[in-house]
Amino acid sequence: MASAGPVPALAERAAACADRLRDADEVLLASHIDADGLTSAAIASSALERAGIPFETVFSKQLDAEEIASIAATDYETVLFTDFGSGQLDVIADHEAAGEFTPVIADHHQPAEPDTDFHLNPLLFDIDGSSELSGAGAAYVLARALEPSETDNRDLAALAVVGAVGDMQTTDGELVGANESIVEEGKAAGVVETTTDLSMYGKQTRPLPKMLEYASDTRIPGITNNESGALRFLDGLDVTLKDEDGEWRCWVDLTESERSTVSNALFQHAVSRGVSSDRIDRLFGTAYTLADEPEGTELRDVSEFSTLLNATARYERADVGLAVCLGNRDGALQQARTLLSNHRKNLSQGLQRVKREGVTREENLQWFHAGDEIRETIVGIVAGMAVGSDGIERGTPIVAFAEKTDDGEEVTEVKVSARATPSLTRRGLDLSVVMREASQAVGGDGGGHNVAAGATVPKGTEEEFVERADELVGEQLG
Ligand SMILES: [Mn+2]
Repeated sequence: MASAGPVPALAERAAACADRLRDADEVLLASHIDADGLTSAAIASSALERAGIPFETVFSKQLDAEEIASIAATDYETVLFTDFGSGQLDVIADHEAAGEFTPVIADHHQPAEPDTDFHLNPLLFDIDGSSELSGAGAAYVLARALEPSETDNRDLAALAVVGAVGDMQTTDGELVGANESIVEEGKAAGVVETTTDLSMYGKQTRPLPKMLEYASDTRIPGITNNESGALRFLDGLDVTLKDEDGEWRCWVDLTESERSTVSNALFQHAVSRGVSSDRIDRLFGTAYTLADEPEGTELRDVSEFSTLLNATARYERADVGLAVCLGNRDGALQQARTLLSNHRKNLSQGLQRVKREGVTREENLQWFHAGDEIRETIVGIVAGMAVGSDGIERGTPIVAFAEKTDDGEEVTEVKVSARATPSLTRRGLDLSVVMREASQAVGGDGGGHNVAAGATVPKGTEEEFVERADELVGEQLG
């Protein structure tokens, strides 16, 4: 009996895609490099392997016409794209029409015209691709169609949940819609567990005071970004803070009663400091854990897992991230941890540089140019972290430049990242429009979201770009 799979609306299309893959002699699996793309590839490659379909895997940061042409130049008749491909359907369809390869696509981004037959995308079926199904979720639906019996491939739901959380698909602290159906399958398969818990990052691996201090998503006055405040808060509670060896305990090490002591005290502390009730609500949410992963490791907690994967992706070590997803717990996990700790070091050095050198104030925005001293892949995060520290105002959008270096080649392009606060977007600021229009005005291109956006511009056009962006921000906020 055919099963409808985790997302019934997608079942028919998924079955057609699965049939196409079964008919293939060999498949080239191409996936995006980020937490969602890595988990997509891990799900798809596990499913292909189990179905006995030979395949090879490649990764790309950005799927452009050049990249697709190089894929078309290989001998593969069937190419499975995961977590990208929809936005490049026009280019892909041209190669398909030329008989170069048959595409199968599992993606959740906005599709370009025209459609192809083997295109699995929630947006085609009235399912939101930014909050209800990720690339990993689409790959999971495909994996289930490849093995539609009751139990097969449902263990892969664990990776789909990591992908969805890594893609920031949670709504009010939990996964909804098709994502939630995948969570349910993961629970039934015994690989995913959910609890209502403190929604702070680092429950498995961060020393308790650090977890509280660094939890900037749920800002609590006197604790967030306040080392001694966080310690003072904990000192006043009836909770053992260190283990027998004198090491700080993590959230996961606390007993249930200790956890509720801390939760209740946090709640009361937040209320007494006048934190609004919807911000207090955000202190708690659904925590997703992977039952098969050891407690106290970053793999146990899906958001820590996805952070680890993003660290491998940011430094172009998709091979390491994929190996971790596929269960390599020796070399690859150690390498991923090293990449993450180097990433954190790079962030803190970048932040020191911005604090030291300061920013330039224009009428409506503030900016800095990091040259080649901060990697273009992290300059946006650094800009976001710098906001609110000495001399860098929270109430003004920040724009950051960093040179795009390509292994010793001459720098011709500059990456621009912009960050704002939600209170600015509520006043009408939309950085995606600012980045797109200002970059196009100087011969570049860009886009993104209203609070965080980016662009690439030709080197040498930075001043003109700042001028144009400053005007646009003024118009939006004026
Ligand atoms: Mn994605």
